[in-house]
Amino acid sequence: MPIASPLAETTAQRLLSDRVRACLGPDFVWGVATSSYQIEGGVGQGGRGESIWDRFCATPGKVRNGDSGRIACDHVNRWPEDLDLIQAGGFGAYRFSIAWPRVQPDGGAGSAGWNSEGLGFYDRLVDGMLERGLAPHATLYHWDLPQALQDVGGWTVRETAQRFADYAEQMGRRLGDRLASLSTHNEPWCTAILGHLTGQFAPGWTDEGAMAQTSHHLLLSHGLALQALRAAGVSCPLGIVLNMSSASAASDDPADVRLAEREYARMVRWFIEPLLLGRYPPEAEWLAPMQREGDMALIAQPLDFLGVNYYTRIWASSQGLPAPRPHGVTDMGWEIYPSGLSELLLRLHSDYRLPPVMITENGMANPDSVQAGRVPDLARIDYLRQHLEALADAKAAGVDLRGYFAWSLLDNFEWDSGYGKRFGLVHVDYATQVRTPKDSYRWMQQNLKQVKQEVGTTGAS
Ligand code: GCO
Repeated sequence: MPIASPLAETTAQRLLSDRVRACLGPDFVWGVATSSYQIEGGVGQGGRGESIWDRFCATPGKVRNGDSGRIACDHVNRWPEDLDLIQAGGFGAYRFSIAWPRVQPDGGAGSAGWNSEGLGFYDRLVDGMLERGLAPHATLYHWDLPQALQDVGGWTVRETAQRFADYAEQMGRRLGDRLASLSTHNEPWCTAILGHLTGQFAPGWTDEGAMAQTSHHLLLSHGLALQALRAAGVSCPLGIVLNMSSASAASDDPADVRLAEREYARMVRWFIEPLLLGRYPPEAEWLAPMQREGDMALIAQPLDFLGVNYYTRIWASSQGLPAPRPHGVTDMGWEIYPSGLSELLLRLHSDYRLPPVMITENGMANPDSVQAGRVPDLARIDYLRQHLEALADAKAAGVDLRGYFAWSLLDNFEWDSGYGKRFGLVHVDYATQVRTPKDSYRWMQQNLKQVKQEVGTTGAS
């Protein structure tokens, strides 16, 4: 699809610096990311079972404006056009997620079995990527648990971890030889904390014990899935995606420093240390989950890569002082703090022996609108540029960084914020489903064109 690039060269729109392009290098993976519930639609169609997000959205007061993923971006029907957009943008990779209830409507809780229509959808989607030269990076769980599993306790019960491993194995057997990577979970922190402690996300629980048990069962399910996938001979790189932030203490007052460390332990260490060190960090000062002997060894399966999602930093003030926010805030109210990305990566690099790292999400919500056929989202261009600079800093300092996926390809269903927040490189008019590439998309397109030309002239492949 020919997409013109009418970007005027203003200061805000200047391309990535030579240093950044050179540092991220010829083999670097450039992609965009989405997730099933946020874009697919097709709810209740094609044999798809109910998910916990369908139920949560139907519960009054849970999601802004009563929005839901019922139609979303109608990606189940418009996926060829969406893949064309990724290809025309010059990206080489696409990170997407599989809706568990679309392929196994009851999650294995009953006798529904596998849904051939749903499996066929992902077959075609993956083939569609390969036909366009896009590397498929799949995630198995981006929060849409089959409701039938929730009805028997969801992630608070151990059995769900085994159900997840069965689902993982099935998808690995089916798609594994065509995938560039397979991640088990996306942001288990969100499922555990937002889903079971604050109640902001499905299934909407507010119970610390349920939160602790959920985080343990998510990690356990990851370990069981990796074992099952490897036993089945699935050979693509296997990993997990964690949301992470750097933590800044408001001052060097010990109370602020301690708070920053506790918040960092709760968000980052609580998930990465079981995976890499086989233990929970006591500094999180959280309820310890019930576990069985051998669980931690199961969780700490070797990772072929780690996916990191970065949006903002943790600000810790024991006095409740606000962060200074020199780079401003996004439409989510999240502080823009690019150097937090390099701080985070360098801390991880010095604290652990990391597997190769991909930035699997990074981006911002902006109140975008179409103006005479264009979407001038200059704030997003700045955001992307500054974060890519921070990424190059981390890579130059020795972090084994392999790729970057912008969140998101499309404006989409932003969970409890409904359709009110726009994260896309491509604008979506939800009434007509018309897609309009934003200036940030064209900016990425120009950068990637330049990267490719440079690769061509140096002879690198
Ligand atoms: C995530 C997210 C996305 C959100 C994005 C913006 O993995 O956090 O999965 O689903 O839309 O983070 O909040």
